[in-house]
Amino acid sequence: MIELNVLGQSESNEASGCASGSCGSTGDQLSHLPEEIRKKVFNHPCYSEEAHHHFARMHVAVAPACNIQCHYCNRKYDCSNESRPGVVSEVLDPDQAVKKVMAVAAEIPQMTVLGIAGPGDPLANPERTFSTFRQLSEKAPDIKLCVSSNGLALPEHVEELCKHNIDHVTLTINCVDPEVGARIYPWVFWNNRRVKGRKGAKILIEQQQKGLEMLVERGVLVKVNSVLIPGVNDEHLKEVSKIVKDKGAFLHNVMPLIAEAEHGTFYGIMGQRGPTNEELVDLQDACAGDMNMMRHCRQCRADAVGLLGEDRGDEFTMDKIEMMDIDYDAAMVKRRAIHEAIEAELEVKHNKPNEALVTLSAIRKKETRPVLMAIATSGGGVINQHFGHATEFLIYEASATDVRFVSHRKVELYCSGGDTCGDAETTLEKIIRTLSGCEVVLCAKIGYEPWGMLEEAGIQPNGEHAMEFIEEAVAAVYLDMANNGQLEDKPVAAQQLTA
Ligand code: CLF
Ligand code: SF4
Repeated sequence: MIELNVLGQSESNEASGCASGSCGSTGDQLSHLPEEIRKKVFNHPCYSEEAHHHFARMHVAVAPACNIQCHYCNRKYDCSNESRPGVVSEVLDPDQAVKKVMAVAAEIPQMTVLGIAGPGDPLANPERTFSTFRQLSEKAPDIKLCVSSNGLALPEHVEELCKHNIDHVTLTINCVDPEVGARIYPWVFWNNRRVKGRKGAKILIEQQQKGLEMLVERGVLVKVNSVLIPGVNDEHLKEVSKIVKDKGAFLHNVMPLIAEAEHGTFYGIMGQRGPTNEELVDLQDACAGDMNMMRHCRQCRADAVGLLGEDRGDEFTMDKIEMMDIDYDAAMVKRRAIHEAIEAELEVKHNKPNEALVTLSAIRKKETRPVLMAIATSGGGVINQHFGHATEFLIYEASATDVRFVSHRKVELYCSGGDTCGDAETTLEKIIRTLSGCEVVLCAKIGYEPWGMLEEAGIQPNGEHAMEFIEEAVAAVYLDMANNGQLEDKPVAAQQLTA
């Protein structure tokens, strides 16, 4: 019999090497991995779901040029293969980038990973990208180096990537069929000329697959990103997932297309829609049979700084960095101490009995329906955020046998400080719409007004589990619902998943 663990993946899936954190248990999500891989991912916030509660990443925007055109990209903005479209990053030269990384390492000791993800394609800017990596591998060897690419120039740079100990490479693969590719990529720049349509897509696909094989052969952990474009590659992504898994990719991250007319992209102007939350989760679930899925991606910007989901980039503009007076030796000692403290805390958690599963085992009737719960957290894996301070909610699904992380949903800030909450009513209505499908909101605190409106909408606010571990609190609330007979009814009719 296949047993489900607390994050909802089967043990057989675990055995296949999942580290996404969408599998694994609250015990130790990575315990099934070989020690050498575990060391590579345990503090990488993208490669381990658990790590993203504790460790931060940063990007430096050193790579402005690109060698292909994607229909979801407007060159004015960052590379949408790894970023939300519609944001523009300050482009840095490699020396500025190194200075910035050192400053962030000192100020945010939880930062463990430096990624280069744009604003164009890092491997279409090899001198700038590798100069940054070269300097950092000397000056800050405790920082993991990470890169994201469309893959066109990947095969020619694999050796150089390995030389710099870059153990994490993200490759955006939206298709393995040139017919599908021709609907996504109008052209690629290859051998000094533009190659259009199907021919161009075929070259890109061949380069991506070759690059993937070369990286896997050399033991590099490859994460594949795919942009889900309804009606273009939605069904096709299941095949993509299977092929990249067979070739040894470590993780698959299916991201939603974001196409707004104001971004000026081809898809935006043509009215190509993005997927609904439900379509995204369904496809991730369908691919999960074949592949380890990442579900906690935040589509960060090319100069993002901080925990996934938070953006502290404004604190680290070059003018502010020039003014900082940092004692780097003291900062490095503090970094080590903080990393050790987080690791010790996780060790304790992993060695404890799995409290969430213990709680769920008290549910006598096992055919209860699953329930979605929205969590306000600012990190640490605990419920520690005021409802009014949340800019996103983590969505967990509880059932009689497991608790699993499903996705996150971004919201506008409800309470922007001061005595009043301004036009909070409209903002609150939008938040409630974003949380549709959820039956409970768990937060550290919540005001009377949002409490009442959430209840009216059929979403039960709950502040009783402040500072508790998320999975344990979700399991406890689910048990209460079971004991109160709330799981025999259908969910509130109004709560349909929406985009
Ligand atoms: Fe950056 Fe990407 Fe490395 Fe992470 S992001 S280069 S693997 S360090 Fe992470 Fe951000 Fe999603 Fe990217 S959440 S967009 S997957
Ligand atoms: Fe834009 Fe990135 Fe595509 Fe290049 S690879 S066209 S920067 S989305």
